[in-house]
Amino acid sequence: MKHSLNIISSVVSSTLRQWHGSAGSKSVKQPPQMLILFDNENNPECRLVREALTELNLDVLIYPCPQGADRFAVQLQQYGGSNTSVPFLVDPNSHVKLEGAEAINAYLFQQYKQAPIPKHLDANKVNLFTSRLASIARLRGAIQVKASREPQQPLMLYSFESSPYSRPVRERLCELQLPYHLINLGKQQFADVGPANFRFHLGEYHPLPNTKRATLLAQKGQVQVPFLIDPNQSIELLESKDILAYLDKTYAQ
Ligand SMILES: N[C@@H](CCC(=O)N[C@@H](CS)C(=O)NCC(=O)O)C(=O)O
Repeated sequence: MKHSLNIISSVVSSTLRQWHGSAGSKSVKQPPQMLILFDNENNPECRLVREALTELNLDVLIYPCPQGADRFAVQLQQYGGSNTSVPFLVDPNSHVKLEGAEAINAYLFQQYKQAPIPKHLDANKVNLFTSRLASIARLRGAIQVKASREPQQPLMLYSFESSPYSRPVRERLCELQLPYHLINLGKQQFADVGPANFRFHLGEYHPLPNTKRATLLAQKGQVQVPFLIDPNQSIELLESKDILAYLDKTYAQ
């Protein structure tokens, strides 16, 4: 798919989910140990979980499980037993293990915000239907596995769930079964809104202090997603098209 078409269908996908998974909490604290999610990017239930993670501003280690995948099947079975399916969440902080968007989102909101699931993230019929439409808009079925080299260490991706430019990168990480730390950079104020080179805000960009966005700006001089760090190759990359080409060149077989 041409890159511009890829981004347009990604915009449609986010629109069908009414851009949920854009805003990030200002109050939720990151737990000491990162959560783990066994995930398939285009799966409607997995999308609802990733939307919740963005809105709670929680980072997560993703183990991608596309259809036909085997790289993380043993871990998934060890955690959840045979016939466990995605989405499957492991919280090493509380030793909780959960399967399915409804149980996972209820847990995440209770544990990290002491609040019930907001209506738009509940795994009810309406939300599962719009999430299924968002999957269909990507003009592909369930993500299928592609042969790849396994990296020694997980990659790191700065993203937020509804980001149209980040979605194709997450899809490729999923196809290639590349584990990655997903650093969620949801929007925390009006100045965060808009494409990186054209924020809907006048003047210099200042993220809220003491946030992941502020740390990223201080360390790298800009805040733009997708932003990929590959510690295996000591590579840092912006620009979705370049990241896709890099992942293919480095890991696809
Ligand atoms: N040309 C870039 C565009 C990236 C971009 O504009 N990303 C948006 C999110 S979809 C962004 O970083 N917005 C600023 C922000 O979130 O702070 C690419 O293809 O990766």
